[in-house]
Amino acid sequence: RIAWLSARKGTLPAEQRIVLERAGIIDPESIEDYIVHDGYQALVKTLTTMTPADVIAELEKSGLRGRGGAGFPTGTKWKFVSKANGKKKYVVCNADESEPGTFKDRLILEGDPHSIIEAMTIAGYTIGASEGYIYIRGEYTLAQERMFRAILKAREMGFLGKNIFDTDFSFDIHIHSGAGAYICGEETALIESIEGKPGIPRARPPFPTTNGLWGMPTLVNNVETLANVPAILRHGAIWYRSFGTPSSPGTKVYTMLGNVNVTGVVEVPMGITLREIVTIYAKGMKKGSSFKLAQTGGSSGSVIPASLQDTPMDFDSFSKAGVALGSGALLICDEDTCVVDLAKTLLNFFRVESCGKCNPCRIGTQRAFDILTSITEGTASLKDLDTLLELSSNMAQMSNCGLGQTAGTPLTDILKYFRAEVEAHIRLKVCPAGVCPMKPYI
Ligand code: L3W
Ligand code: SF4
Repeated sequence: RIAWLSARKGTLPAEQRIVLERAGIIDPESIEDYIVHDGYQALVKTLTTMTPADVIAELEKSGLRGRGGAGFPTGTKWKFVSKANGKKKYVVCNADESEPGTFKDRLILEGDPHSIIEAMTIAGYTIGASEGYIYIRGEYTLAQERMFRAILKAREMGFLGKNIFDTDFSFDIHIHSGAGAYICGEETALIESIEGKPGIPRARPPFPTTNGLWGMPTLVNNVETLANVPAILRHGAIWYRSFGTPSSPGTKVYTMLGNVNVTGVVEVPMGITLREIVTIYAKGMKKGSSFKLAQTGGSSGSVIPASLQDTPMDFDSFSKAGVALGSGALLICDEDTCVVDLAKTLLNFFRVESCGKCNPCRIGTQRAFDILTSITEGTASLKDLDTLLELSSNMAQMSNCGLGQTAGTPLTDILKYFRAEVEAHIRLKVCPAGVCPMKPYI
């Protein structure tokens, strides 16, 4: 670590705050404080000097991509919805942040609620919508309260409502509370839930861009994605591209958790490495321990072994390395972490949260969980590992939505990077990390 640090001396990237620039600095309950800190400037600029096509062009130029895990180009999505035909259009902010370990959106909602109102209003103007919904996780009561008060204030001051800034444009936002179902973070389940139906994902295509809320063209963006928009429009796409990498410009907000000295949230340029995050921002592994792996993006991310610690964390570099950036939760684990136990915990989550609509996911997650349990109890055979890979492949290919499609990732990851450790449970009946209910390896 020392050798690596000295090699990078003087070139270490600093934390760069774009979406969190005001969080912790302003009083989130004060619209005046937001305005003093450049708030609503992008909305004024957009409504008074830009056409919807100008906004889309600027977003496309900026290279902003979805920050909820999928990385779809934001400008392209806005263009799709602006061009779609419909009697009405909607803007939806996905604030149902429920990936285990992820709490980055919560910080934005609680610390800077007006930035989301501003971004959603700009989106409404751009795509031709007069109504927006913000779907906030039910457990995020403080975020809901702050957002509610911020909407009231924005209406009072004329940033929301009829004929904003005396233009023809009118826009308002409703808050919809989640009720504890992880699956409602899936955009089509979220749409169903707003419509008052059970949160069961729809088949895609058609995408929400043409057939969303009540069948109308709908723009669904994650909180962090939206929080980038006012800054991009205020400073311009060229400024935004000065952060991050050419194919993944800007920053990413990560939550750092696990066996590290400092846990919390950090916003850094795209392209920074995991080693840099662990060493600089998390202040290294806990005393006496060493890095074994990190699990990214909550349960739908990837297992990143030590060999990939120096891979730049951007959409394309990670994709080339066969791993995913996910939504930005980094569960950083030391050598005392059992990979089978980790996968079992994740599969337990998927098994419980699966909506049950399709067989590969409903049955596959349960079967995988049962096999992982038998591995930790010393009753599995090597053939079960083939079954795990088969289940993973079936779920990826035949499930209806992202939950089922990615539920097998922890299985393939642990067998790709830590097969010997998994096999030790079966062949030697020991848990090398000393975690499972079988004798530890001494
Ligand atoms: C029109 C095409 N639309 C792709 C759309 C499609 C896709 C979306 C990704 O991702 C994802 C999200 C959640 N024509 C299209 C097309 N699309 N090809 O683009 O958009 P993106 O990148 O802006 O979204 P994202 O926020 O990065 C997240 C699903 O994962 N999800 C996420 C949960 C996230 C939260 C949260 O943010 N608070 O809970 C869980 O399943 O639905 O699809 O989906 O529609 N040719
Ligand atoms: Fe439901 Fe799973 Fe099918 Fe998604 S993949 S629709 S969560 S059963």
